[in-house]
Amino acid sequence: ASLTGLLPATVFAQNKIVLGFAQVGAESEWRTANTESIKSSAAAAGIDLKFSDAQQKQENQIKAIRSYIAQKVDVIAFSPVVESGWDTVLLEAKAAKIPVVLTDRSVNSKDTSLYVTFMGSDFTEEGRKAGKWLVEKMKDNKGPINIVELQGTVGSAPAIDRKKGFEEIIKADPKFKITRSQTGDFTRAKGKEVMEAFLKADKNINVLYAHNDDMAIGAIQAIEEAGLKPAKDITIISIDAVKGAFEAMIAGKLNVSVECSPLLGPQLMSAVKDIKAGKTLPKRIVTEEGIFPMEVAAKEFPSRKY
Ligand code: GYE
Repeated sequence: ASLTGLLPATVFAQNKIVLGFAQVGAESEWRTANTESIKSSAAAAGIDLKFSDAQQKQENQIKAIRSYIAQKVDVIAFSPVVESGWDTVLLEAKAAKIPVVLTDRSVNSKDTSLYVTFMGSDFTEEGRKAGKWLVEKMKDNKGPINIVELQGTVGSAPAIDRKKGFEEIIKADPKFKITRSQTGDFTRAKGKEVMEAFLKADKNINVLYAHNDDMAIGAIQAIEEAGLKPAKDITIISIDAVKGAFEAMIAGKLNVSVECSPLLGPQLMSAVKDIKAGKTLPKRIVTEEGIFPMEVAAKEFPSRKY
């Protein structure tokens, strides 16, 4: 027998890199795809993954990170629910010499030595893409164009930045006006509920800008129940480009979705291995992404991976 065949399995188990991952929750189709990407790529990379779901609550995420510190994992990765309030727990990880990787969402800590790298999308750019699409679509419309906005989770990086990027573009033309803006917490149920309230209060809605597809899909239901035609009576723009959005576009109910890729798992696992090998990583790793108007949805659908 070979020498390795004679060694007890635990010898190898001890050599496995242990990664503690504190996930946001399971609020959207995007998040489900992100979780699946992290779990499957950890398995493929031979990394021992400890996974927790914070149900969109920062306090749960902080608890999970503290338990990973107590367990002395090799690397901690997490997608912060909100941007602020992380310094204390990140200093605890630093004191324990456990490197931290931010995935998907960032923190607004001044001290960037608290994490090794941040990998994920440029949310401000996604907001700009949404705004540019609208400006082009409405170029022959004299206005006024009344826009209602469904924001993501309050205080989260994607909600803050997608709002900022979109406003930056539309403010160039005063015919665009955001008339109502409220959080739908990135969920279908909340997206529907808030859109219902918007429709009850307001007969003058021309455009819906939703910070993710799930809220747009919930809002589409509300629009139909109010006797209106989504994507016709109200132009609908959202972000993520998940399968559900493609189905809505193919059905003619959603005008456009800006891509935000959740498939961060493979990138994360290679970063974890690089950190353990002592390599230096760039402070920021940006995900490349596009935009899909409904006209191309049917053609693109078969090649979509999430
Ligand atoms: O757009 C949304 C999810 O942080 C980019 O979180 C992510 C966002 C995504 O709930 O659907």
